Amino acid sequence: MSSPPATVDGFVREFLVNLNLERGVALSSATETDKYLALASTVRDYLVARWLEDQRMQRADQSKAVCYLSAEYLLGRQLDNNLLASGLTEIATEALAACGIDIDTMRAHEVEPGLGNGGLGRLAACFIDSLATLSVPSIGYGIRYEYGIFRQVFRDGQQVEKPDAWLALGSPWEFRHPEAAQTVSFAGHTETYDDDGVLRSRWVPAWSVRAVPYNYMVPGYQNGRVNTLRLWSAEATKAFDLRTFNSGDYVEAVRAQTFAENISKVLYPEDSTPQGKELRLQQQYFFVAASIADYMSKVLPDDFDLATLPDRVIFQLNDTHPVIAVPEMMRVLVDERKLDWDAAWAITQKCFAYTCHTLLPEALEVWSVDLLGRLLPRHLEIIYRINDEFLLAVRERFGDDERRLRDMSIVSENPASVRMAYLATVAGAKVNGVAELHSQLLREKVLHDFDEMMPEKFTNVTNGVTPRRFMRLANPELSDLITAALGTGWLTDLERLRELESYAEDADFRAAFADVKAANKRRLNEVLLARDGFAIADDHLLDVMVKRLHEYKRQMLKVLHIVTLYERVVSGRVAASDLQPRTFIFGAKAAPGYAMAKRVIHLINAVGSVVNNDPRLEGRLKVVFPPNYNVTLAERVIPAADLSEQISLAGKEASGTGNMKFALNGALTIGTDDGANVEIRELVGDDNFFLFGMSEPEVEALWASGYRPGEFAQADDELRRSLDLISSGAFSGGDRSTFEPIVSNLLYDDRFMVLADYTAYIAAQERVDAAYADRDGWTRSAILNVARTGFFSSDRSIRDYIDRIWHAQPVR
Ligand code: GL7
Repeated sequence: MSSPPATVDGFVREFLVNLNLERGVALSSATETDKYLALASTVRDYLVARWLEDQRMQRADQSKAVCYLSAEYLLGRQLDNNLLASGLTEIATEALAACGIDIDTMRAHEVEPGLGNGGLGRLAACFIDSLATLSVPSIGYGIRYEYGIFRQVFRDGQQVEKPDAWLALGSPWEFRHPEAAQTVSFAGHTETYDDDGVLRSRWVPAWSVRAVPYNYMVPGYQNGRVNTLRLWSAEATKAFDLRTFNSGDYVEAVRAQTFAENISKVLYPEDSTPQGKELRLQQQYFFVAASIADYMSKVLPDDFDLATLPDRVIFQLNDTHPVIAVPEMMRVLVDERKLDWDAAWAITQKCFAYTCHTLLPEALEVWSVDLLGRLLPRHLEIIYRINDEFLLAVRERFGDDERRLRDMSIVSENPASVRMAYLATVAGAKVNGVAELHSQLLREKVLHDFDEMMPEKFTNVTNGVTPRRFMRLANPELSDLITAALGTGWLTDLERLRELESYAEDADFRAAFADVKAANKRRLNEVLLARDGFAIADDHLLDVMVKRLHEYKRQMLKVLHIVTLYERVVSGRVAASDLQPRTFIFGAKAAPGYAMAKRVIHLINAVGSVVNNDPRLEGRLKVVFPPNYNVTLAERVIPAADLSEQISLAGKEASGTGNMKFALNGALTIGTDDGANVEIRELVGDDNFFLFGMSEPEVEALWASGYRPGEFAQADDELRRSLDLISSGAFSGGDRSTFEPIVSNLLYDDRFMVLADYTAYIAAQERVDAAYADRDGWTRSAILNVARTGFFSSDRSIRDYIDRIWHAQPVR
C-alpha cells in the first residue's frame, strides 16, 4: 500500500475524498466537526502505509519488543503532533487554506483524550513518543476509558466535576478491531484435575467480558516509524448476550451489557491515592490480561519456544496498576501452556520490570485478600505460592528473622492484603525510581529490606519529557530561535541545547529570547481571555504553579506567599508601588473525594477574588485560576511562565515532570531539593535556580524531634498575620468557619510542614524579585536553563531504560 502524494494538491484531494466519502458532505455544507474529522482521516492516511509495514516487520523480526503496560496515557491533542511527526504541517496548512479553512480553527476543535490523571499518565505519553522516535519496537497497552479525567468547573469558587465526554465528536485517531478481541474472565472458583497423570490447577471463572482493542498510531518524529498504542474497551460477550436473550429477558440482557461495559467506562480520578475499589481491580486485570493474551497470540509465532520469551519481550509495569500481570503470566504459562512452575517463574522474572512512581505509603496499592479471592481466585493462589517461595528464600538468606519476614511478605496480615509493590519487586527483573533522589529513598526506605536482599535489581531512570510536544509544538517561536542559532537536529538530540550557553552572553540573542517570552505571554493572554475572560498584563512577572492539587505539593505555601504580600500592603507596612508586579497562575484538579484539596481550591479562588479587586493593590498582584487545567492549557501556560513553582516537601515528590517542561521553556525554578528538582538545580547551577527549604534529611530530623507547627507560627510575625487574616474571614465574606479547617490543619497537624518552610520560602521569593529587577540578567539565566536541561528529554530516559533495563535494540 502507498501513501497519498505529499503535495498540497495531493492533500487537498485526499481531504475532499474523506469529506465526501467518510462524512458524506460537500465542502460547502461541512460543519467544523466534519472538516476536523476529514482532516484527521487525511493525516492518518499518510501514516497508515508505514504503520502497516512496521507491524509486519515487528512480527517477522526476531528482535526484542517493549510492551509498556500503563493504566493511563494522558495524550493531549493529536492533530498537531501527527502533522509534525509526519512532516505535513506546511502542506496541510496550505491545502486547508486552499479549501478556505484556517488550520488553527481545526486545531482548536480537537478535544484532548484525557486518559490520565497527571504526571504518571503524561509520562507514558511522552515515552511512547520517544520509543517511536528512537525506532524501538514497542506497543503501548492501556484502557480506552469512555470518560477520561473529569472536566473541572468552578461554582462559587468551588470545584464541581463534570463528565469528560471526549468521544462525543467521534474519535478519528483510533481503529476499532473487533476481530482481535480477547475474552477476559473473572470470579468463579479453582479446581485441581488429573491431566494425563499430572495434577494441575485450573480456574473456572463465573463471568467474562470481551476486550476490544482500539489501535492508535504513534508516529516517530519524522523518521517514518509508526508504533502502536492499543487501548482496550470492555463489551459484553456474545455468549453472555445469547444466553440471556434466549431466555427471553431482554431487560436483563441489556443490563448485563451495561455491567460489562462499566469496566472501561471511567478513569479513576485519584492521583497518588488509590481508593482500592473493586471496579479498579477489574480495570487493571481487564487490560493486562487482554494485553498479555494479545501479545502471546498475535505477535509470537505458534511454534514459539516459551523459554526464549525473555529474549523477545519485556513488559514494563508503569507503577503498581498493571502488577496483576505477574500472576496472570504465571497462570498462562502454568495452567494454559502447561509449563512447570519453576520454568514459568524463571521466564516471568525476566519478562517484567517495575517502575515505582511514589514515596507516599498511601499511594502503594494494596488489595484485600478477600477481594482478590472473589474476583481472581486463581491469581490469589498463585500469589500465595510466589510469596511462600520468596519467604523461603528470605529465610535461607537471613535466618528466622521474624521482623524481616513479616515486613517483606507480599501478603500482609490484619487486614489480610496483597502489597502490589512488593509483588512487582519480587517478580521484576529490575525496579526503578523516577529521579536520583527518589530511587535512593526507595532503596533506603520504602523497599529497604528488598534492597538488602537483591541490590542488583535496583536502578534509577530519571524522567523526561518529549521536546516535540513541549518545545516545538508548544513554543514554536523559541524553537525557531534555537534552530536559527543551532541549525536543525536538536529536537532529537536535546543535549545539543548546550550550544546555547555561549548565546546567553550575546545581547542580541537575549533580546530575541526576551521577545519570544513576551510574545508567549501575549498569546497566553489571548487564550485565557477567550477561554475564561482573564487578562495577563505584559509587565507582570508570571509566577506559575500548575499540577494536581495535593497537600504534599504545597499549594498552601504559594497561597501564604500571596496572602503575605497582600497583608503587607493592606496593613500599610509596604507601599503597593514597591511591589514587583506579579500574576500568579494556578492550575489544579482535586480528586473528587479529597476534601482538604477541594478546600484549598476554594481558598485560592477566594484569595484571588479579594486580591484582584482590592484597589489598594493598584493592580500589582493578580491571581488567575483557569479551571480544567489539562495538557492543552499546559502547552500555552508553560512557554509564557517566568517562574516555575516546584515547592513540594522534600522527599515527597518522586520526580515531577512539569518542572522539566518549565526549565526547557526558559522559566526559572523556585523549588525545594525534591524529586528531579535536585538534578535540574545541579545542571542549571545555583545562580539560575531559587532553592529554599529543608532537605529530606532535615525533614526527617524535624519529624524525629517532634514537629510542632504552632512554634513556627509564633516565631514568624508575618506568618501569624497571614494565618490570622485567613481565619478572620477576610477571604470568605467575614465567615470565619469557611477556611478554619485549613488553618487548624496547618497549625495543629501540617503533615507536609508548610509552616516549617514558610520563612525560607518568603525569603527566596524576595530573591526572585531582586533577580527579576535585573531583566537582562534574568533572561540570561532563563537561556542557561534551556541550554542546560537537554538531559530531560524523554529520548534520554528511553535510552536509559534500554541500557539499564530492557536491553532491546532500536530497529531501523
Ligand atoms: C507520579 C509522581 O507523583 C510524580 O512525581 C512523577 O513525576 C510522576 C511520573 O513519574 O509519577 N506518581 C504518581 O502516582 N503520580 C505521579 O504523577 C500520579
